[in-house]
This record gives sequence, C-alpha cells and structure tokens, in this order.
Amino acid sequence: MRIDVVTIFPEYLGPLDLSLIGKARDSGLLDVGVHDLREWTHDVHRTVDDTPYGGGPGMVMRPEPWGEALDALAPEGGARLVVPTPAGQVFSQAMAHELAAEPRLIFACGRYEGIDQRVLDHAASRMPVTEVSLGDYVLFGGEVAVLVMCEAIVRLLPGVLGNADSLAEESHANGVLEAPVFTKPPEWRGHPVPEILRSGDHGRIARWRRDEALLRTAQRRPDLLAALDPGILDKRDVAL
Ligand code: 6GU
Repeated sequence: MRIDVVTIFPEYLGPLDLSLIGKARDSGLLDVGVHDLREWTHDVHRTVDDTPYGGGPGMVMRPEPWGEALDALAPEGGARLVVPTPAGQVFSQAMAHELAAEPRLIFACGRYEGIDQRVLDHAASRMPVTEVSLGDYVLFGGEVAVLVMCEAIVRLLPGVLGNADSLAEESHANGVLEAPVFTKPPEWRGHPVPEILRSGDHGRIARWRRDEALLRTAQRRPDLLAALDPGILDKRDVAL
C-alpha cells in the first residue's frame, strides 16, 4: 500500500517513522510520503489560507495549493482521498478494513476552519473522496487523526501483525469488547488471576472469555450489544 499525507506540519507525522508502522515501511509492505502543502504555493509568504466568503471567524484553506498537490500526487486519480474533518463519517474498524484494501490513499490535512469545499468537489470527479471524523470533538487539524487512522489501517495489512489470530479476537473485530487479560504473577497486591484462566481447561476458558466479553459490552457499550447480529449469540450466552 502507498500512503501520501499532505499537511502544513510535516513534522507532526514523524511517528509514521516509528514502531510497527516504521517496520512495515522498512519491510516494503508500506510506502509513505509526507508532503508540505506549502511546496505548492508560489507567493513569497507561501500563503495557504484566506478569510471565508460570507464572513465568520477563522480562516479557510485556499484551493490552489491543494489542487496542485493533488494533481502532482494523483495525476490520473487512482487513489482514494481521505479528508479528516469533524464533519465526516465516523471512523470505525469497518472503515479501517475498507481503507486497508485500497492500493493508494492520500490524506489531506486541513487546518483552520477547513479546506475550500471546491477542492473536494473537484477531486471527486477524479477519485473517491471520503471525509472522516474520529468522533464528536474538535482537534486543531487533521494530522493526529491521520496518525490514528494510519495505525488502525496499517496493522490490518497482511504481514504487518505476526499473529493473525490477534486480529480476529480483538475488541471490535466481532462487534464486542474483549475480555480482560492477565499475566504472571498469579497474585499481585492481593488481586488473584481468575482461577479458571489457570485451570488448563480450554473449553471453559473460551466460554469464560466469551461471557466476560458480552458482560463488558453490555455494561460499557450497550449500543454495540444492541447492534449485534442475534445469529452470533448462542443459548449459553450470559448477556441476554
Ligand atoms: Cl478527523 N479532524 C479534526 N480537525 N477534528 C476532529 C476530527 C478530525 N475528528 C474529530 N475531531
């Protein structure tokens, strides 16, 4: 997969060099380019913003540098443009899977009050455009949202995670939260590990984990439980 990020703060994307994303890049599973939007300005002040038409607070990103950036990065389309914005569709594990299936992603990081709408409208004539929000709160700009989305996407790329089982079992993969986890020592500060996990009875352990997962989901995220396909539940499930 190839990911390009356009931003006025390229240093913000530094963490893409680190850890498992950095390793995916080193092993050739992922190719990343981070670009300074100001490379596509032509005035001495390298201006990227201006006052909003119609008035109002703040500044809006001018379309010209964005248009040139997208022309340079995707001259014939061939990529999906992802625009982080609190006005977008809410990001989810399902969306991470969809985006992980794309050969090329371009992230356009807006700052200030956002990017002139015509940039997105024009880009949409050449490539799919998806506006994505992380949730119901407001960040300064899209950069941190891109880090979040890249981490969710890259770990789904085949070969990035050592153990494919960990993908299938984790929170949100199957619509429920994961059961709590424990490691050694067997007792710590007066808190024992649940006895069943040390029993060696793999059938009972699987049953316990499923019950804990459903109970947790019922307590913490009743919205997820309500959205579950009842077909995946069985008679022995505790939660319902
Ligand atoms: Cl994706 N961008 C910005 N600027 N703010 C946000 C967001 C994204 N998601 C939630 N708040």
